Amino acid sequence: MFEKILIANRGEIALRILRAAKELGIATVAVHSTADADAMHVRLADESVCIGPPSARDSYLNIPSIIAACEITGADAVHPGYGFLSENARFAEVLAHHGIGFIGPKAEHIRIMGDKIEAKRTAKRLGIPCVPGSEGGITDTDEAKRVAAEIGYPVLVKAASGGGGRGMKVAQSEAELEEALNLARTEAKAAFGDDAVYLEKYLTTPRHIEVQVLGDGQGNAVHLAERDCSLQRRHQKVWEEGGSPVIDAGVREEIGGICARAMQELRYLGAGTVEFLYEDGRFYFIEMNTRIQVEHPVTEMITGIDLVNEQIRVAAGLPLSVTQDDISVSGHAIECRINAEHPATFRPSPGLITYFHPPGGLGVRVDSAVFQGYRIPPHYDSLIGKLIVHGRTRNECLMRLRRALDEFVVDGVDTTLPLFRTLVRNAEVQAGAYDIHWLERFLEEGGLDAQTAG
Ligand code: MV4
Repeated sequence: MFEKILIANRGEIALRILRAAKELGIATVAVHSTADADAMHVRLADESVCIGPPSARDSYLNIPSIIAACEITGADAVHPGYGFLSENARFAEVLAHHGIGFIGPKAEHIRIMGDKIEAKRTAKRLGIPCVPGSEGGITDTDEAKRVAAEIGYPVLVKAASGGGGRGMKVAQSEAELEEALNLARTEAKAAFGDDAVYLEKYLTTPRHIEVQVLGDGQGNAVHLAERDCSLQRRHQKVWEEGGSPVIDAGVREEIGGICARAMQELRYLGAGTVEFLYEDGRFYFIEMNTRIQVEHPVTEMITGIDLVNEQIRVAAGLPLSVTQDDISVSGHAIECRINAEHPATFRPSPGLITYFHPPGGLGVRVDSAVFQGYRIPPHYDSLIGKLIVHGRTRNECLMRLRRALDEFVVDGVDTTLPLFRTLVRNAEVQAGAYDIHWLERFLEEGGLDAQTAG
């Protein structure tokens, strides 16, 4: 087992990793930019190293600085968290070159899943159902027209190096296809330096359902049920549930089994999330994330399994602490991402938190690194905490979430708390009757204004 872990991240996930390390008796090293010198994870870590100025490019993304911090402190492994370098295959390789462990998947698998064309090809080979579309990349318009005619319009042009919705263009008919291809290629080249694109049947009203997996890198892998992440705005998840309101135990075991067997075949190492669109009772693979995700506590609350603990174990060469038979879903959990943003415009609202009271009580978890007197810096994402609530049933979970949201006080900055206080009272959300477009439509129709005005 590792003796000292360097946490190459910040905010709530840095604190989350620090907690898992401490529970394993592992020493912790926090790295931070000059803007995060007084951050909670720095205060609680055994050691800390300043790795640069506020900009992420010069600090949290600065591989030489992070390697130097490992050499200075003698850290024998790095946990990258999510975002930043968490899905950077070269970072994993550079660490290995320095004899430092990477608490994440094999570089080879990070690379495969980072190329969305290769990811789909691999998923298909492993027996995971995929969205109908082109076999590989699309090189010319005639080929695109032939594939589109085969799968039927509307179609979606996607960037191979994209993900998270970047570089996607819909074509409703053949007349729109050439322009969609050219626009997607241009945007992909500008955003990712790679203009490779592929084609898929455009699913118009899907849900976004993702399956959590864990593998030990030696052919053992398990699934830990699914999370429904359909409530999103501009590809930013705001509300995630486990399990999905529309998935029953049988369907859960079926899609979970497909993913677990695929990870066994791949000899996947670490935590991963297999992303699907779900429409008319069918799952369609779109991407795989090779990192711990923001919404991982939803899975922890319904299975009781510490996912970061498992990540550290298997990265150190130990087996998973569970087999598939040990895993069962108990109750229901919902996570709300609390951002320091205006609840209607989502404009970032950094600044001093003058009063902070997180809710508590049975089944209520707040993963946050902020505190009263903390100044939210403007340099990074606006997440100030995740409220995760568990109940024996979804209705109990909703009632508890409503109470916890009403108890939560954050003064000094705008937050998205009012949005969640509205959503938890909304009949369609309470019925679980929403798809990936529901939230944006609700906001465009003034759903929030009406409630907050009321
Ligand atoms: C799609 C799709 C419809 N049809 N693919 C968006 C981000 C990336 N994860 C893939 N995304 C989508 N891919 C096909 N064939 C719709 C989306 C999509 C979406 C997916 C999940 C959650 C929110 C979304 C918002 C807009 C579009």
